[in-house]
Amino acid sequence: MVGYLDNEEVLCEVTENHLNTGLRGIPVGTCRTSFVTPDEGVHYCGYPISELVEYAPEDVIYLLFNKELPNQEQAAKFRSELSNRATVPEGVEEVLQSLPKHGHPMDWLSIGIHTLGMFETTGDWLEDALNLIARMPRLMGLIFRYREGRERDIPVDDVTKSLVARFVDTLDLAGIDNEKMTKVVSTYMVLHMDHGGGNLSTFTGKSIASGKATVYSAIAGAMNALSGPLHGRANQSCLEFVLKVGTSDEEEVEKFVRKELAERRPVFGFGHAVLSVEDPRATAQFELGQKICPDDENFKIIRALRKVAPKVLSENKKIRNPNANVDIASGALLHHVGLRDPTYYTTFFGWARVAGIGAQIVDERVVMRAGRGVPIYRPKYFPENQELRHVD
Ligand code: CMX
Repeated sequence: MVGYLDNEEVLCEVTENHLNTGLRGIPVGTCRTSFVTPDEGVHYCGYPISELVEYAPEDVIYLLFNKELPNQEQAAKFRSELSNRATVPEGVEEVLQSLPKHGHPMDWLSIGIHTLGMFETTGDWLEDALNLIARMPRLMGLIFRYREGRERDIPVDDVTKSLVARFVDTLDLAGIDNEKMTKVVSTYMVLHMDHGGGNLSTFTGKSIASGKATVYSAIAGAMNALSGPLHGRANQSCLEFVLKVGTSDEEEVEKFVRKELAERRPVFGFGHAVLSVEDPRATAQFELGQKICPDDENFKIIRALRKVAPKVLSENKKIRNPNANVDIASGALLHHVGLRDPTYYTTFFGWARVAGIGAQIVDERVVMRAGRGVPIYRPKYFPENQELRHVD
């Protein structure tokens, strides 16, 4: 890690081959909240994610901002601080009311975050990041309610409850096991909060903040980055893929996987850019699913995929990691607890990431370089095939 390098050590020789490759692998900074290793996946502030799965989202948010887990007293104080920040300004609902219902939920989320910022921005990085985190559950619930035309009789936001309970209450779906939904969404939140510094949405959020735009503008921009099919929207595609498999018969599943590969389509939910084993975030969700919905049809399909796909994918030596990634199970679990429409799934990813991106923005703005912060982002571009010209 960079902390152990002396100032002169060369981290990476940048050659012409690196140009126009999306900064892939080019060192640009340090990250105080998380890192990813090939064998244990993401770690938050040094803890492997597998050790944090059972923690409440509030405690993990505390960890990302304070770099240590809270004791009981700190945990209680932090929860009450979040409650004090939680009230969503009234005018936000009028804006949501005016949005096109067919718009993608990620666009609603980005606009919702911008709107929160327009109603109140303090200009203090930490204050704004924590205010946004505290207001996200209500915003998320309101997005579902207004987009689905269920804007009447929305329950009052009981800000004394946990973050996820406030979302579940606002959503107020009929015939739902609220406790199960709270457990699944809480686990999802903890698993998705942060993933190093260089993923597209985090990097985008930090770049926007480096120009001293507000936390709200930076995180709304990060959500726009997350919405792309090559980034956060993969978890929407993953449940759509599972629904397309349609059977948990292992022979049929194997035929399906082979056909997808033959037709050059990705086998969603498998593979990873860094990990060389099954993503512990997938393992944790499989364990949760085994407890709460072992007989759910989609869960049975992903269990069959988990058995069959790595075997088939590993026949292709180009694929470095044929094992399950985080996206394999999250959709099946959300679907099981009543969140049936996959177009919303990336919004949960975004909601969770507000914590990690928010903490990284605070680190870059007020902690790094002895409190001076990281300067405005300015990577270098070269002119391509252009000669100097003058207008006659
Ligand atoms: N299905 C089909 N092909 C796959 C594959 C999969 N699950 N995983 C890897 N490959 C292919 C790659 O597309 C690449 O092909 P090309 O050489 O033709 O470009 C080749 O195998 C080598 O890939 P790799 O080095 O093993 O992995 P990459 O870093 O290039 O890609 C990832 C990683 C996640 C994009 C890829 O595994 C993939 O597309 N998976 C399916 C989609 C998916 O589940 N996305 C969610 C990712 C969640 C996460 O990142 O945590």
